[in-house]
Amino acid sequence: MEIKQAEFIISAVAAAQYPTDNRVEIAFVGRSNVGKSSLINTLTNRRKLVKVSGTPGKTRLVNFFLINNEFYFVDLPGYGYAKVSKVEKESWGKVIETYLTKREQLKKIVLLVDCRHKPSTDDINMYKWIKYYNYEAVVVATKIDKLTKNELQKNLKMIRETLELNPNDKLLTFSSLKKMGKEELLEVIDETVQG
Ligand SMILES: Nc1nc2c(ncn2[C@@H]2O[C@H](COP(=O)(O)OP(=O)(O)O)[C@@H](O)[C@H]2O)c(=O)[nH]1
Ligand SMILES: [Mg+2]
Repeated sequence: MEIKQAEFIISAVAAAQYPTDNRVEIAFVGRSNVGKSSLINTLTNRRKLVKVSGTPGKTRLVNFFLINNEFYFVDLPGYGYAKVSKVEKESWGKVIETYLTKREQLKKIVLLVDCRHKPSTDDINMYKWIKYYNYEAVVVATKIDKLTKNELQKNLKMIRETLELNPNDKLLTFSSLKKMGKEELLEVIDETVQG
């Protein structure tokens, strides 16, 4: 598939602001700085649809983007930024939980992990959360331009083991810098949208 159109719809602070037109939603989640904004920009061929930042933000908003006038990308707030307070972490949890509760149009959650690092406790908990709520997950290892092929193979195995993925669970790879992995991820998205 090709993404020809991407339009920012709303940064929602409350569930009442979520779109109500029942289009399929695909959500993106991961720790701050994992490359989530860059990945969404790369997929949509837009340089600045989502703000890319060197310093992790503290935003607690759920951002909706209408894609090809057909389905939504949902950019969930990043987690695991060391400098946030306990109160902010709790508020992050509430935001995510509010969105994940009975969101029937949510058909897939893309969990991003940095290919260089062992998934954190937050990553593991996020994956468990996705499974607990019975959503389908696809894990994407980001920033693969930073590793050699051998290092990447080793780390993909480590990521699978740490997250306890099933052998048939998809683990994709991606580089926004080198535009790698785009086709494979778009294919998964297309399958999801087509149902
Ligand atoms: N080398 C490399 N750097 C990346 C890649 N994707 C993102 N980055 C950098 O990682 C930092 C965080 O990226 P961003 O997309 O804002 O991450 P987010 O916090 O998860 O939304 C920025 O400095 C990006 O330039 C990638 O594929 N390769
Ligand atoms: Mg971001």
